[in-house]
Amino acid sequence: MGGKYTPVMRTTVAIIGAGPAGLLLARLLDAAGVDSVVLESRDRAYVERRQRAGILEQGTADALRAAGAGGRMDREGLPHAGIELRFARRRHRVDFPSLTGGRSVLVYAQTEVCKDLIALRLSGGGPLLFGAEALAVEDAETHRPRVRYRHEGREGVVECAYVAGCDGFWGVSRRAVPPALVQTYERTYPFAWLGVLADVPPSHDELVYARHDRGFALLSQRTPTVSRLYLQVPEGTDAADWSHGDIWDELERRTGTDDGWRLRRGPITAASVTPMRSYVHEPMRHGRLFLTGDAAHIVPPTGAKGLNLAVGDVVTLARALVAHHATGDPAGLDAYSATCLRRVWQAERFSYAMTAMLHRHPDATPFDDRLQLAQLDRIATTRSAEADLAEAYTGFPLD
Ligand code: RFL
Ligand code: PHB
Repeated sequence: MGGKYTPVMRTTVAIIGAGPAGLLLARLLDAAGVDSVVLESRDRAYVERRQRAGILEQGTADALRAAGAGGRMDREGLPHAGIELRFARRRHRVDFPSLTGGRSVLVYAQTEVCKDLIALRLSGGGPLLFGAEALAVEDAETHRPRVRYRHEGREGVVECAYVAGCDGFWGVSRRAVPPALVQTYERTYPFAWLGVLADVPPSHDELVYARHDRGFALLSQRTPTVSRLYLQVPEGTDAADWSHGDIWDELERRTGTDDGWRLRRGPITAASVTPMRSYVHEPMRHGRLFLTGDAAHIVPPTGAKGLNLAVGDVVTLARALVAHHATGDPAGLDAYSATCLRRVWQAERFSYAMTAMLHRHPDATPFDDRLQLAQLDRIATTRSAEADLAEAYTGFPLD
């Protein structure tokens, strides 16, 4: 939208946040002919560059294709049929298709998903306002909720029939739910991830999840020439505390094997630290306010589930909103929170288990170390344990 707009906008769905959740919801509503307004506090360049997820489950990729946002993803995304677990200088490959009846995942960065969805919205969809910060959701328990926001120094209001809180963990939507009606479940971890981007081809063709006595490491990738790498570091670490040489040395130590495999080094172009958290806000609905994605739940990134959960939420929500708007049938909206929470808790369970299996807790004893190795050994030697991981990693069905 250009510089001119009235301080009061009217729409059917006010969407707060233009991360993957808000953008995909906007796209699904555009496709169904339901109008919406998207408010995003950051500018477009920031949203398109924010480094985050890299793995799309098959159901997520299918949802993006069905939304008409799969063209570049299918040309540039890298299909991955497995991951490698490393521990005790050994490697074990988990082959997804043979363990799951044919499922696999796609490496396609969240930045690219967002760019594709932003381009679609701006070429013929409804309004998407960057630099528009939602200040509060009001009257969520009525049929006419409102979102107060600030854009270009002026305050405005969006009057609507429904509000989608897609504003991530630090957003304002959750605050509109009276505390007495909310139950939250949370776990923080005494470690974080130092994540780097490097201009070097990936050292392995699939993702490598490594457990080491010095901590976890992950070798991921963005493109055939760009690697994405992570190291477990103590909570509160500043990325600037790590020299690039030290990062490569530590990655090499934690991912090293005895079979001659080599880590490729190259220039590091970005480094940042991500705290680790598990969090669920129940319920995910209050009146006509619907929370989606990170606004309602957080998983530690070890299971690669955050973006996929956000997509699952908005696919469920879009279907329910479209049905309610068209026919007045409330069944989908009434079931929204419970439907999503079942999937969310499966992802919480899996992400927690992967985190516990692969990270070194600062208080870990030799007994804990042995338990982790026994768990990894069980996956490497027992098909049912391996299949359990493969099924969860490649994703549970959307409904
Ligand atoms: P987002 O992406 O945080 O988007 C929320 C948007 O809302 C905006 N916003 C507001 N706008 C208007 N008014 C306000 N008051 C606002 N407050 C906030 C924000 O600017 C933002 O644009 O939430 P969404 O859409 O729910 O998407 C969730 C995902 O971003 C997140 O779950 C994933 O990135 C998590 N994640 C991963 N997920 C995966 O599925 N696979 C992965 O491999 C994966 N790896 C990761 C990850 C997250 C990471 N970090 C940095 C947390 C790796 C990392 C390192
Ligand atoms: C990533 O590529 O950023 C990525 C991949 C897998 C994870 C987490 C992050 O589990």
